[in-house]
Amino acid sequence: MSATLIKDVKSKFLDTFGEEPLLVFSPGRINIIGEHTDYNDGFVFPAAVDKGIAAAIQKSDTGSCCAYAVDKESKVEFELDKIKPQHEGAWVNYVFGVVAEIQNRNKVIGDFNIVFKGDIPGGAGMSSSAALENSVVFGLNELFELGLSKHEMILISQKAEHNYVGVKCGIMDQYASMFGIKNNALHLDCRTVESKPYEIDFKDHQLMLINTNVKHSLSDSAYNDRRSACESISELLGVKALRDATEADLETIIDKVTPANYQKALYVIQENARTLKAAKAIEDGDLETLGKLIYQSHDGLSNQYKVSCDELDFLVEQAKKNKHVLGARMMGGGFGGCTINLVAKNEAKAFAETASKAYLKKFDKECSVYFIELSQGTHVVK
Ligand code: GAF
Repeated sequence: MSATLIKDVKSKFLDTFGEEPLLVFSPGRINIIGEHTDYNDGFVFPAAVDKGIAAAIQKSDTGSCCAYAVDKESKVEFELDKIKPQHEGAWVNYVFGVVAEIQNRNKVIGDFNIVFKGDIPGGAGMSSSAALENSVVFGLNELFELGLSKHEMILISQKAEHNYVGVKCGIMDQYASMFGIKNNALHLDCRTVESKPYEIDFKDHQLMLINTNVKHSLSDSAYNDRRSACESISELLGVKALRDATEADLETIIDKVTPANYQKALYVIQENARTLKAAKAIEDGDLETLGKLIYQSHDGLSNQYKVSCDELDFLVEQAKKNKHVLGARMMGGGFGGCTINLVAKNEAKAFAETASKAYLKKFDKECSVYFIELSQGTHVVK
């Protein structure tokens, strides 16, 4: 967590509202493996990171509320009983969504002011949205003593995203951001919403992110389309979710689905199995196997689930050419954002440099490299 970020939101709050705020930090996340499995009731393997959203929040006695996004230099004033979704892409939808979902649960909040600022680049696929939602619900829970559990808070954040932002996301991002544990990744069962922490110490290897710095449009609608394709195939199979289906089950309905949707469902079933195997590989310290599973995950995301893009595929190809990279894949919803790479520690910088140069040459734009630390979930900063 960046101390400067916290200092910045605190001083902006003091300057703007003249009061001492409560300070909350809510992290973004990485995901080792298990992509697009969460809304299929499957398994994922995320971890909270040291980048995220810092929020300063306090009660207001002016008769209205104010949300201030420092990064966007944008302030929105609103009244609690007049909240409704704003146009697509409006950042304040994250705040309004959380407020509305708290109210839907008959919890009473009063007027408040909030200032926030983040250090996760937008569109990086590191869940700045979940971090923002969690910071708002966590801050309001503290401020108005709502008595919400962490599980209730992440469901509120998820519903905010569904109903106000319009992305029918699973629970992975909100969970990882809220429940993160320092130096651990969480092997999360998205059906029970319970996780087992795995201490991540890859000895002479490490995880490294490379951000394509692109986010292709239509990614939200493509995300929702995939979710509904998975749901309709589950219905055809007579199961609650694809988590309950096997490859053999899927074959029984091969004539009833399009080849494209067949491949998507197959990907989900296979990715779920890979995520379980990855947990075993981490337990055994078998990084070769983990790396292979990560490469297979990318292959499935690109060729079967069709959520990759040229920039992501190119970075994974760069990784494959380098024998010091054991695995690489796109991370998050797709259509841009980061690749996650499992790379030898003493070769990581050299790989980052080679890949960055090749990327610049190919796409005439820069990519960005992040060395991340696995960190604690959403918390109050004293
Ligand atoms: C996005 C969503 F928000 C998550 O719920 C998850 O589905 C992910 O894409 C893909 O694994 O981050």
